[in-house]
This record gives sequence, structure tokens and C-alpha cells, in this order.
Amino acid sequence: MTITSATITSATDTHCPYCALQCGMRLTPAGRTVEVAPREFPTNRGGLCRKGWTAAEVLTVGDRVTRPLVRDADGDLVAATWERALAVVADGLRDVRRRHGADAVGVFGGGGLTNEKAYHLGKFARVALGTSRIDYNGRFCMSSAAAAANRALGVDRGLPFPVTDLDAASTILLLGSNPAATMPPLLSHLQGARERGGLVVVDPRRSQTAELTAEGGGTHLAPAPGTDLVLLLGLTHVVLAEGLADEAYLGERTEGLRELRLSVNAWWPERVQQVTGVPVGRIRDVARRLAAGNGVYVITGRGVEQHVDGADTATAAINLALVLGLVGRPGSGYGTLTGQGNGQGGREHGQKCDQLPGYRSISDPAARKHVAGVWGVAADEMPGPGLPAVELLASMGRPGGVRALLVHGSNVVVSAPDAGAVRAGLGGLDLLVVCDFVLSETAELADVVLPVTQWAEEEGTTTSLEGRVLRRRAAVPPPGEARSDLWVLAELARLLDAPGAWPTEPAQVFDELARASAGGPADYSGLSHRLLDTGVAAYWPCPAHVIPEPGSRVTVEGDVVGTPRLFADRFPRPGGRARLVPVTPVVREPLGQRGGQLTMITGRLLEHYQSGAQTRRVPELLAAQPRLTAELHPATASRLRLVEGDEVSVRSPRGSVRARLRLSPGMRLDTVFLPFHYAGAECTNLLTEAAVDPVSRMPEFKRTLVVVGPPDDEADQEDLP
Ligand SMILES: Nc1nc2c(c(=O)[nH]1)N[C@H]1C(S)=C(S)[C@@H](COP(=O)(O)OP(=O)(O)OC[C@H]3O[C@@H](n4cnc5c(=O)[nH]c(N)nc54)[C@H](O)[C@@H]3O)O[C@H]1N2
Ligand SMILES: Nc1nc2c(c(=O)[nH]1)N[C@H]1C(S)=C(S)[C@@H](COP(=O)(O)OP(=O)(O)OC[C@H]3O[C@@H](n4cnc5c(=O)[nH]c(N)nc54)[C@H](O)[C@@H]3O)O[C@H]1N2
Ligand code: SF4
Ligand SMILES: [Mo]
Repeated sequence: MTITSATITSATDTHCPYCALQCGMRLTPAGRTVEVAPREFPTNRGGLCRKGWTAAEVLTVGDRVTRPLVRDADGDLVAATWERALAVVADGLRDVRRRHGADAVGVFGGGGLTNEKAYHLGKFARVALGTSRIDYNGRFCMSSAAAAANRALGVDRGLPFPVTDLDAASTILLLGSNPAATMPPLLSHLQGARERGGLVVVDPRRSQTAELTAEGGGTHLAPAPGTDLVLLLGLTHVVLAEGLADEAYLGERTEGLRELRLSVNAWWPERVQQVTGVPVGRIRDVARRLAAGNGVYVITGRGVEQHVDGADTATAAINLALVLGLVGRPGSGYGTLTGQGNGQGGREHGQKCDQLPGYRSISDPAARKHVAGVWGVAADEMPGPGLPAVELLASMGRPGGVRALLVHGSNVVVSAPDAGAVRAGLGGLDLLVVCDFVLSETAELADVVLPVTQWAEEEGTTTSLEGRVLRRRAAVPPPGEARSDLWVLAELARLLDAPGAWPTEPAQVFDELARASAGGPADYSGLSHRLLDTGVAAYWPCPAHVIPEPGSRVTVEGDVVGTPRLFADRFPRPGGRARLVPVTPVVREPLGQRGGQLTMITGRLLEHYQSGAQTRRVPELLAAQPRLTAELHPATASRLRLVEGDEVSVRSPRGSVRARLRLSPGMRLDTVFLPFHYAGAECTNLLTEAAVDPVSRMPEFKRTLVVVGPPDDEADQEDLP
């Protein structure tokens, strides 16, 4: 159905375009745009953060891309018809494929895409392009936690329980997560634990969330960046050594206890203090509190996951939760806070380089056969696993690497590690095609920019951080010639003579996705837009057989289908038990303060979202946080002869950025904090390294050796690490 002003007359219930909390919103038409109001929904309870309130502004930003753009002979991006732009893309793709083979074409997706788009993008890569080279920005986000959950618990669903379960908790161990800035309405679910003195925040800096632990609300542990694995081994050591483990649970529901014991044996608290800086007494107190509490949760965020040992650190968090007997028990558990709006669904339907829809492995012959059947192709013609995001980007222009790239839903030149190298790689491509609704910094480099619809202009579904599948609804017609990503993919598939059907109606794409996911870990086969429109709360897995009469029977608001809570009786692993996977810290070069060097940690500000492509275009948000800031402890600053508000440069062997100095007594003396929301000379990822976790291929975003000093032009370069 084409959305026109005439079709939209009244308020539309939908969800926020940004983060995985997917706060409930009601949109009312207001001329060419909509007015946003919060609505009662379990994750946000009528609240919205500042980004949510201002989300509609992005619909009408002045530099919205509303016509296809093609780079001309002079190197300028100029408006073109869809017919011409798509022909340029199809010809370019065919040419690269003919000269260098199908794997020379890469596809880069995003966790902000709806389930329907993510599904079609994965199918498009494998069927229309015949390439294995597809991955997405979720590799930068959820891959470590996903790898850990898959190997330990047998499935990766961010929170294996509804968010509202947290309300009754007495103790929540929150590792490397700052929801006060990244998911403000989530705080209402942490309030109970806070009132019970049980909010334990692990963050090298005194984040806004760590602040909530003051005055009896809980505990803040500030380990040295990147030492969380050791801290978790220490906590597990205390639980086991002091006889606080849930032996009955371990015996019935887990395997690998002997190996786990051995692996934590040597991590007594004194040694852990030496590595992490967290005092022995604190380690013991937290371990005892976790073991004593009724209603205990262990939750991880990007702070502990975005490291070269992120998968092992997330594994250590799961091990701690298992030793305490928390996982699958009512009123307690382990989870990770998924980040992007569809960060969960985006990792289930085939954008990952090793994966097929329904969270299936692309290397599993049965999965290939099933999905090939749905796609109408032969299983042996489907490519196998491709390259994970960092390697995919690093392959640009290299022999055997990608020479053409299609980008849907990511601003890699700002958000990927070692952004300078990424920019160079993009510049050397034969063809760069970016689908976006704004001219992001990555789109600015493209040969062809295709204007797409956004959020309030289209129908679809997302899957929130609690594994609940939600309906996103159109409330306003798209501007100019913007078309859905689904339409773009269908047109390109047609031009490339792809086999199979390429529907463009989201409801129809969803039905196909549901069939493709049937029998997989993330089984959506019982779901449809029609069923979701009844207001039912649907949590995957939701196989067809759990719905008595698909789409018709469940009509009562608040009804639940599928699986709100996983692991109640068993873990989806051979034998039904969770696996305690022993992990050990790699001896890493200690990051110190030699020659003025500091450890840079990166993260988020409340006002900006990700690469800032959207929020830097919202005047209110930009005014609140107009430029890159570097947060330092006042004592560190004075040692460096710097004062609040100073213009500084932050340098690493890969590059340097300009920032304004902000003093914060909540910083460790050896650490500097930079958000990554800015571009150009303020792009923090010019500093980060493209080193990856060997298991998850997650890049090291949260630990980089840097030097902070006066702006480059005034500084000598001697102390560069
Ligand atoms: N405002 C805003 N909200 C967002 C987003 C956004 O860009 N802006 N993005 C969304 C997305 S995609 C995501 S993934 C989530 C991320 O949500 P969070 O995980 O909460 O976000 P971050 O700020 O990246 O990291 C959290 C904390 O980790 C700390 N940290 C850094 N290094 C370490 C370390 O070595 N150990 C420990 N323990 N902590 C460390 C940082 O100081 C920071 O306070 O937010 C979502 N919500
Ligand atoms: N240093 C450092 N770097 C980081 C992180 C960090 O903590 N520190 N965090 C990492 C994490 S967790 C993440 S998730 C990434 C995110 O970083 P990015 O992948 O860059 O995410 P966004 O900035 O959200 O970019 C999304 C782009 O897609 C567009 N877009 C949105 N919706 C759609 C759609 O439906 N279709 C199409 N075609 N386009 C759309 C938006 O306009 C925007 O330009 O950054 C990572 N980078
Ligand atoms: S918390 Fe996330 S989903 Fe809720 S309004 Fe803010 S950005 Fe949107
Ligand atoms: Mo993320």
C-alpha cells in the first residue's frame, strides 16, 4: 500500500526509531510531519528520552535526501532519476562481478533496519548478488555477547526475560552499561534494586548510572579499563571458595564445573585487586551480596563486550550467573542490553556473514536446504560464510577483497574502528552505493546515494531488547522520491535477473521471513503483521504450532504468545544443560601513564545517537552537545597543564582528533573518555584500532592508548605511543 496523506487521518501507535528499548510512541499528523507523544508501554511506561521526543525532526531535516544522487564526471553528486541511478548501480555491480567474481561485491547492513529489511538484505546478498560478503554494524555491537550466549546457553536473545522482571530485583550487577544516558526510561526498572541498595555498577568512570549508586543505592566498582574479565573471575572465585555456589542447580542444569573451578582457582581477590584496582573488600562484598540476594540479575553492556576479549568477558559474566544458579530461574537471570532499535531482530535474519534467517548457521546443510527452499534456489548454489565486518571493511581494495560495497543502515566512516583506514578503503572502491535518508559522512563518499524512507514513513517490525516483536507503523507519507529499502532491493534484484520472488509489501516479506525462520532458534513462524496488530505481546521463539488459529484467535490486548522467558526447564543445547566455558585472561600489555599516555575509553552521550548522522541534524540535540569533548580527571588535567574548556588534541598511532576538555572528578586518573558521535576532525574512531576478538570478531572500541595535549599544531609529537 502506498502511504498518502489521505490514508493517514488519526493517531498512529508505533515505537521510537532509535534504541533497543523501543519506547512506545503515539504519532499525530502535523502537516508534513508528526507530533510525538509517549505512550504507555512496558519498556518505557510512558517515558521517552530527549532523542525520542525530537525524533520527528529527522523526517523533515533540510538536507534530507529525497532524490537519487549519482556522482558525475566532475566528481559531484547530482540528482538523477531512479531509473538512471538503479541502472548505474546494476551495471556497476555486474561489471565488478564479471571482472573479479561475486565475492568482490560486499554488503554492509545495520541493526536499525526492520526485520523485513534485514531479511531481504541477507537474501539479496546470497541470491541476487551471489556473494558471501555480507555483514553489518551489529558486529560492532552485539557480537561478543551473542557469541558468549550461544556457546554457553545455546541461544542468543539479549534479555531472555521481559524487562519488567527487573522491577522486583534486589540486586542487579550492571557491567559496562550506562542506561542513564543510553536508555533513560530503563531506569524505572532498576529503581527497585536501587531502593534495596542493590544496584552494582561496574564502570571505569563514574557514569550517570554509577552516580545512582550513591547514598545507599548500591555500589560502584571502577576497574581499570579492559580488566572486567579478571574482576568476574575474582567474583566467581569468591562464590566458589566461600561455598556460596548453587550446587544443586550446577549439578542439574550445567556441565563443565570442574574445568571452571580450575580456571578461577588462581584468581583470589588480592590478585584481582592488583590487576583491576578494585579493593579486595569490595570484591568479597559484591560476591556475597550476589549470592545472598533474592532476585539477582547479571547484565552486561558494551563497556565489557567491546574488547578483544569481549566474548570471554561476557562468558565470564554468564559463568558467574550460572554458578549463582540465576539463569532460567524465575525472578533472576543473565542478560545483555541490546543496543540498536532492531539490534536483536537485525542479528537473527541473515545479515550476519555466517548466518541464515531464524538465527541459523549458513554452514548447516539442513538449514541451507530449508532456506534455499523458501528462496526458490538450489542449496548448493548458495554461498557459504563470508567476512565479519572489520575484515570485510579491511578487505576493500585488497587482492581478493571487495571492490564494490552496498551500505544499508550504517555510517561506517564514523563508527568503524580505525576510521581513517576505512575512509581510504571506501575511496578506493570501484563502486560505493549508500542507501540513506540523510547525506551521512559515508553517503558523501558514495558513487550513488539512494534515498530511502524512514521509521514513521513505513510499515515493518522490530524485535526489542527483550526478544519481543513489535510493529512499526507509517504515520506520514515519504518526501519526494524516497522509496523503501525493500523496493530498492526488489528493483535491483529484477535488474540483476535474480531468481525467486521479491515482494515489497512489508507484511508479505514478513510472511516469507516467518517461513524461512521456521524451526530455527529464532522461530517467527507463528507470527504475522496481522497477529501483531491485535496488540498481542509476542516473544520469540514463536513457532506456528503455538498459535491455535494463526492471526485470528488472539485478540485480547495484553495477551502473550511465544516465549517471554527462556530456559525455564532446559537450555537449547545437546543434553539441555548450560555449558560453563572456562575462560582465562590473556596477558596484555598494561596500559599505563608512561610519557603522558592515557587509556581512552569511548561511549555515548544522552543527546546523540551513534555516528550522529540523525541526532547531529536535530538542532536541540546539537545545541546541547555541539562538539567532541574529552573527559579527564582534574588532577590528570593539571598534570598535563590543561584546564576545563581547553582545546586539546587526542592522539594515537592511527590519527588525532580535536576535542574540548571537560573535567570530571568521576574519571580514573589513567583514563580519558570520548564519545564517538562526531565526524571529521572530531571522529573518535580515527584513534581506535581495528583489532578484533578472536571469537566474536568484535573490535576493540573501549581501550586505546592515547596522548592528550595541546592541539597538534602547538604540540611536539615526541610522546606519541
Ligand atoms: N544516547 C544514546 N543511547 C544509545 C545509543 C547512542 O548512541 N546514544 N546507542 C544504542 C546502542 S547501539 C547501544 S549498543 C547501546 C550502548 O549502551 P551502553 O553499553 O550503555 O553504552 P556505552 O556508552 O557505549 O558504554 C557503557 C559504559 O561502558 C563504560 N566502559 C568503557 N570501557 C569500559 C571497560 O573496560 N569496562 C567497563 N566495565 N566499562 C567500560 C563507559 O564508561 C560507559 O559508561 O546504547 C543504545 N542507546
Ligand atoms: N569508538 C566507538 N565506536 C563505536 C561504538 C563505541 O561504543 N565506541 N559503538 C559501536 C556500536 S555498538 C554501534 S551499534 C555502531 C553504530 O554505528 P553506525 O552503524 O554508524 O550507526 P548509525 O549512526 O545509527 O548509522 C545508521 C545510518 O543508517 C541510516 N539509517 C537508519 N535507518 C535506516 C534504514 O532503515 N535504511 C537505511 N538504508 N538507512 C538507515 C541513518 O541515517 C545513518 O546514516 O557504532 C559502533 N562504533
Ligand atoms: S530510550 Fe531509546 S527507544 Fe526510548 S525514547 Fe530514548 S532513544 Fe527512543
Ligand atoms: Mo550498538
